[in-house]
Amino acid sequence: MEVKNNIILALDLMDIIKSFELVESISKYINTIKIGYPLTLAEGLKSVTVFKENFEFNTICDYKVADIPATNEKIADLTFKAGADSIIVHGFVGKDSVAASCDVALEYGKEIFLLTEMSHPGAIQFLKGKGEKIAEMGLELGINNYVAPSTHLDRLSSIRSVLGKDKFIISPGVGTQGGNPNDTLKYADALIIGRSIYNAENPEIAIKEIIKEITV
Ligand code: O7M
Repeated sequence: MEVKNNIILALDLMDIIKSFELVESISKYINTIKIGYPLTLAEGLKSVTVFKENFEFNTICDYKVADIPATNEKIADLTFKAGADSIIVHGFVGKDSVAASCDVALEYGKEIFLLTEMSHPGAIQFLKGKGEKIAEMGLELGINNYVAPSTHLDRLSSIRSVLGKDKFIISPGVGTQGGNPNDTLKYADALIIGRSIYNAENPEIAIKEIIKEITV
C-alpha cells in the first residue's frame, strides 16, 4: 500500500459536508482516509460510498470489529459492500473472530488491518503486552496490515520486531495524543492523524507543517 506523504487522515468529523470540504481542501496531500464510527454513525455507511466515489483514495473503515465470528462477518460484508478497501479489526477477540473478517475480505478481494495495541493511556490497563501475541496470530492468519500505537514507542517497536520489516504498520497517536512523526516512522509505515489536521484553523497549513516535519 502506498500512503502519500505517510499520512492517513482520520476523518472523525460528524458531518458529511464538513468532511467533504476538509478532504477537498487537503486532497493534494493525501491518498488515504480512515472513516470510523463518528462519521458513519452520524451519516450512515453512505459516507464511505460518497468518499470512495468522489476521491480516488484508499478508504480504510475503522470499525474496530470485535465480536463473535458470525457478527464480524456481517459487519465486514456491509463495510466492503459500501466500498471500503479495508477494515480495521480488533485482535484481542481471538483467532476465530479475526479469521471470519479475513474470510469476508478475501471474498471481496479486499484487506483487513489487525489492531494490536492502542494509543490512549488506558491501553496499559488490559491491552499492554498483548500486542506481540496478537501480531503472531495475525502472521498465522496471513494478515499483511497492522495497527500499533505511536504513543508507546517501545510497544510499537516490539510489535514491529515480531512482524518483520515487510508487514505494513499504520500508527495512530501523532500530534494531539503526543506521538512524534519521525520517531513513529522509524517503526511504522504510515501515520494516522486526525485532530491536529481537522481541528486546525487552516487544515492545509497544518498538514503541510506535518509533512515538512517528516524527515525519515
Ligand atoms: O489524531 P487523533 O488523535 O485525532 O486521531 C487518531 C485516530 O486514530 C482516531 O480516529 C482514533 O480513533 C484512532 N486510533 C487511536 O487514536 N488509537 C488507537 O489505538 C487506535 C486508533 C485506530 O485508528 O484504530 C484502528
